[in-house]
Amino acid sequence: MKNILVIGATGQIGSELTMELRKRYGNSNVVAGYIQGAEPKGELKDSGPSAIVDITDATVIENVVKYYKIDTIYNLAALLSVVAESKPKLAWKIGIDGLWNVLEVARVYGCAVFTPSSIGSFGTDTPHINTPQDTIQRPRTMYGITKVTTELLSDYYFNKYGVDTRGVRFPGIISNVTLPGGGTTDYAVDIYYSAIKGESFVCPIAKDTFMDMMYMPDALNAAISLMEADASKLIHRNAFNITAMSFDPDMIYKNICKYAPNFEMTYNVDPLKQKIADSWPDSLDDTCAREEWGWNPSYNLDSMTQDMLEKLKLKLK
Ligand code: AKB
Repeated sequence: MKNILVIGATGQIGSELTMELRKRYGNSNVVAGYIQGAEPKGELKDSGPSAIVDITDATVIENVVKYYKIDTIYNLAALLSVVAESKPKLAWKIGIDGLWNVLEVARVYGCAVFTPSSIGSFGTDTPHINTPQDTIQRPRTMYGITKVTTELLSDYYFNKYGVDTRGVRFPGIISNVTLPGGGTTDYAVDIYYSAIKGESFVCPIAKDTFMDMMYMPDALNAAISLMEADASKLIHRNAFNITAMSFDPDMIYKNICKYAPNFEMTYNVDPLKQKIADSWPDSLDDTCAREEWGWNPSYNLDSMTQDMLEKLKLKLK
């Protein structure tokens, strides 16, 4: 990886991934690709190059790749699970037509491509406990359908054209820099903001609903380590199960209460979010990622909670 383009650089993962890549590969070698209306700000804007990259426009992607001599693309453009249900056509246009544009440019210019899949690529028929790497994937959400297609199309470009495509199935990502928007797992970020603001939290997901989760530093390491991994060791490519923890709302609430004893939570279950969450695994088996490229997360629920509360206290004071 010498010259890197991050598409979706101002989103939840993109904003932190761009900064981490700049730290590791040099500020001028990482281009922050954004869409109009979501311009980079502050350190993200000032620390390196940025360019408008609308993933639905192949020519724009090609021009940026040519201009900056890009050899690696992190493709993070997507609508999250809940919002994709209200805009299914747009979710497909960004997730799949956009991916096609990226893969075509990558084929012509010899770029490696990271495109994340998600726990959303599984469905009700998937075994929910310790979900295997290779198993049934029949999601009924548009988000899930685009993620399964992402995995297949990425594999297709690797097998047919030799494009170095790689991906992980991200669980819910918890972070304190940029808020997620429109996901089923967003509650696990919002709860920390409520705790720090001294507000009572109204949880949209029911007790006993377990989902895989991960703290942002581990998610960044996963994306970068996979792209740096020795290709000859990769049996799977698109996409690896990865997880760091699995919890339900009651567990995260009780964990936060260890550090904020007066924190209160009530439930007001959102039927759409609950339906999606019920169709996703309770816990993933990430053995293949561990064996093929050394995946090993650093944070568990307790260490994540301590760090989130500390960082948000500073940010919101
Ligand atoms: C969502 O909730 O939609 C995402 C995901 C798990 O892919 N955070």
